[in-house]
Amino acid sequence: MTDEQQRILTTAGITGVTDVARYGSGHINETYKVETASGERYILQKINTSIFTRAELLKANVLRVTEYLQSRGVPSLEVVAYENPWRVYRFLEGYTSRDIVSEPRQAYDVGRAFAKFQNDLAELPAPRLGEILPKFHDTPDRLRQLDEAAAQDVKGRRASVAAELAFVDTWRERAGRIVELMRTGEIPERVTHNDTKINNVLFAPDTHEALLVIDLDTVMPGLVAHDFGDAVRFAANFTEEDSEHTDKTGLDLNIFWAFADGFLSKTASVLTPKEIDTLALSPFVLACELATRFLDDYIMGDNYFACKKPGHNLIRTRCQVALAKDMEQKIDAMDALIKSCVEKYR
Ligand code: ADP
Ligand code: GN1
Ligand code: MG
Repeated sequence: MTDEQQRILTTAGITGVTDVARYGSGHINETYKVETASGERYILQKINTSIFTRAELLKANVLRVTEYLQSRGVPSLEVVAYENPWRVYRFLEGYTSRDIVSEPRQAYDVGRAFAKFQNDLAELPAPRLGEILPKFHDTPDRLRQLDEAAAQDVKGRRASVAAELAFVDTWRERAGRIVELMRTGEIPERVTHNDTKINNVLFAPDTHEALLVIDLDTVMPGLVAHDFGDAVRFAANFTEEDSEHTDKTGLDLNIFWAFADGFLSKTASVLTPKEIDTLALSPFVLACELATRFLDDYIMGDNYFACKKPGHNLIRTRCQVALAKDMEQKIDAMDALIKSCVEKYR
């Protein structure tokens, strides 16, 4: 245990620490599991303040959201101590987290959990939540940043990614469509999670139900389509997000259908027709967005996403490109499944 860790744990009133070990598979913050002699366990996190530069705003958002959810009886993270850049949560005992969805029932549960999370926060009293990471899902802006990175080419990697850059060029117009609808006021801003990977949901052990949404760092004003699309991008891929077997990468329509069913079971009567129309395009847009972000990071020298091996960001990029290509062929099929779910729940 480092001195810094010791300090925050003391502030939290935690004594008898027997172990502090890295935990989870997030790409941004440092997460540790803390064991104590009394058996009480905690999650200790060091926030990556070079990414979360508005750390005090982040703290205010997390405290507001967790307190609000608790006041409504919604199970959520319990903050034990929070002193930037460190924070401590009580360990949510008995829950498990997953990096892959192996059966449709889990996908349904995850869809329902993320949709319920949006509903639970829909009435959050003013003021508007702070924008922790401005333009986080502004896909055209992500592209602009990639263009800049490619123009600077600080690591001399541009020539080796010509194929990926060329692919990105082919979807510029479509990737910006959803954000454009918000700009023109055709779809509403809502409180959204913005990082809907399945490992940000905890499952109950006995029922295997996906119950509790965690990782609240990006909860801020956003679009429903971004939560829907990002979750599908991650959960309904035949492979993991960074698979090198891109011949196997692609959208599993059965998992997609189950996820959409769960998501719409909670939102079909809440969403506007225009919002529903954005859902089928959103997984494609999010796969493109992540391809752009991973490629940008690769060209700039891997400063943002934690990398476990050389070229990891390029591997991730190629996987997202393969996924986007497959999704492009399946947009109509996704739309038909979404419409059938909406019919069922309206
Ligand atoms: P990151 O921002 O790095 O993704 P998360 O907040 O998602 O960090 O935490 C990483 C992992 O730690 C989660 O996927 C989950 O498995 C586990 N985790 C986080 N908070 C808790 C908690 N309060 N109780 C139990 N497990 C947790
Ligand atoms: C990051 O922190 P984590 O691993 O839950 C990223 C997401 C990406 C994801 C890709 C704040 O999420 O936007 O979709 O990696 N979070 C941030 O795996 O940038
Ligand atoms: Mg996470």
